[in-house]
Amino acid sequence: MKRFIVVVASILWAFPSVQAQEFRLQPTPQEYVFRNDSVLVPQYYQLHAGSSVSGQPVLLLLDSLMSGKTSKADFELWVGTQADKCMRKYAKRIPNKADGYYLQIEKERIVIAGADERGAYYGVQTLAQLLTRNKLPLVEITDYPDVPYRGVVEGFYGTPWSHEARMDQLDFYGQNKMNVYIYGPKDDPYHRTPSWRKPYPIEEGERIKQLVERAKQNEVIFYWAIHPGGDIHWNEEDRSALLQKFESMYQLGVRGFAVFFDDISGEGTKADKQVELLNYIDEYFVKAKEDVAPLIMCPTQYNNEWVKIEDGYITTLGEKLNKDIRVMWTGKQVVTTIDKPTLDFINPLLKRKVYLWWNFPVSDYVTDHLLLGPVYGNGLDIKDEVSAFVSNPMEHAEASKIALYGVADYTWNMESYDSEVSWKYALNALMPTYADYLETFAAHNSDPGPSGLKFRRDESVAIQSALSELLKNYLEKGEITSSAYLQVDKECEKIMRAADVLLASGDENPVLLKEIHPWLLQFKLVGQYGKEVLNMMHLLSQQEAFAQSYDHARALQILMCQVDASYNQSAVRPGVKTGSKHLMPALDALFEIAATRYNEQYGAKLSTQVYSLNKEKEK
Ligand code: LOG
Repeated sequence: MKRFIVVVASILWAFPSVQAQEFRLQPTPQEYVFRNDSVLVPQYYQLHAGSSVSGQPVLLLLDSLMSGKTSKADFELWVGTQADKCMRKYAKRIPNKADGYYLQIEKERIVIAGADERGAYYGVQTLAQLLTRNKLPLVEITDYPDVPYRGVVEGFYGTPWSHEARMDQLDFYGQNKMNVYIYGPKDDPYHRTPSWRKPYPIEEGERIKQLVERAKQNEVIFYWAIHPGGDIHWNEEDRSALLQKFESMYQLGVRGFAVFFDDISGEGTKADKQVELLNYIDEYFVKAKEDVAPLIMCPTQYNNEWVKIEDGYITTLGEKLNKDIRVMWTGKQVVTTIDKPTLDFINPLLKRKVYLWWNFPVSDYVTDHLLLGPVYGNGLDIKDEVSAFVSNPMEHAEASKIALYGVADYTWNMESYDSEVSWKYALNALMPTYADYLETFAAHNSDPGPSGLKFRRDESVAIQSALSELLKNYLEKGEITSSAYLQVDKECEKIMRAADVLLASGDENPVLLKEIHPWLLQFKLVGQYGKEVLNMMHLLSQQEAFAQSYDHARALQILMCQVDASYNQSAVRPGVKTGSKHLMPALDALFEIAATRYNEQYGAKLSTQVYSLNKEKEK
């Protein structure tokens, strides 16, 4: 018995944070039946591929997943689309929806039948997830997305994503069944004023070519957006400059185009001029080319709150823009969750279903915060009201995947979407070994804080009530509520541990680690600070011990200010904030009360105010 315990303990020791997370397909399929049986991953198999998928990404992916393809084997793998003769047998089971697929795994056979090529590709992506298990479960899956176009608009201000990050993102989109990436980083000079008219330098053009190729491999439509409204002249010269720029992008392989008119003033904002230009592009470029995806535009009035019916801007777009042109919309406000009434208001005005531009987890307006929380708050009843749903991320590409995972799940299958569950699997996907620690970090780094955009998120949910109970009783009655005290104490220890483990996590996800590094340093200090503030509360009766605790808490305040003043300095809102919604305000308040009590009790003159760099400077 003893030996058994040792064995178990050593296993736990070797994998301290392995979560007993159940297997789950991502995004959640529409219909699936897992039979209580499985088959070994075949060593050899015979491939029967329909002609509609020959040379397509679906077969490349399949090849990369399953070795052992041979001309004669007992195990058969059938793959194709409903256009193929060999898939006729499954015609009734293939969902009649774009991007849909039917996947069947039996003892001697796997069938992947797509409604179209991308559908077949998604069938193989699902198979890829099943192949991560020791044995292949016998399953039957009928699957398709709720929202036809799902993905990302790289549309934020600040440092654009690196080429490597974009290449990696495109793989992530393929894996998560997202089919759109719109390139539109505000601070790429060739996207916006001043250089939207100029072609990319050769090297940058080469990189775009590579992105287009990688997007294709992942069945992602690569859109390239231009933002000319800041200084456009409504004349033929600028129109042909724009078309020439699009032509140069077409030569690089781009087959999706967008024109953004957001965040501008003056000449560029005129609806009739925008319409005239867009309809021209639509007719003489997009449609003339025949192999280009529908044109997308982002209007100047791009959310309900900014619509001024009386100025005719929106109704002009609605009535005069060619019907095929997609119009982007951020919702009720710039940054907000999306509900049906918002769409019921705008769709009839634009006379089309909006192409949703969701401003989450973008953090360009609060660059000192990370937005790592769950994707929640969007209506589960809006799938028929949007033509697409794309998310605007943070300039931290890897960290954005937490939210993008949720967006992929939500837009694929709204009815089954569970934000908490999806979030936990996202954390696990990013850091399989240290998911628990990442969860602790993400749970306290999710709210953007106060801003002009007034968008708030839940934060520190599990510890919130303990914090307020502790604070209330300490403030009003001078009492320490022991259960709340213990809970906060435990959480501070968890924070310190998570920060250290993540800071030392090395190979687990080095890209993520680099992005969140300053916040991890700050996070550790927050945990230490919390512990010391709790000590102060307990040590009021021991004058000397209290003074030492106080000195340390004060030192930690100074160190936190130093991190805030040293890292992430080039940002719009420089600094590093963590746990800023509930945790830090509560700890600061407890510090102030404890110091005040101490002064009263011992006639001392300790500063009761939390240290702040600005105040020091003002002195
Ligand atoms: C910009 C966007 C920015 C976002 C959040 C749109 C359509 N445009 O207020 O580039 O990332 O808000 O700050 C925007 O949302 N303007």
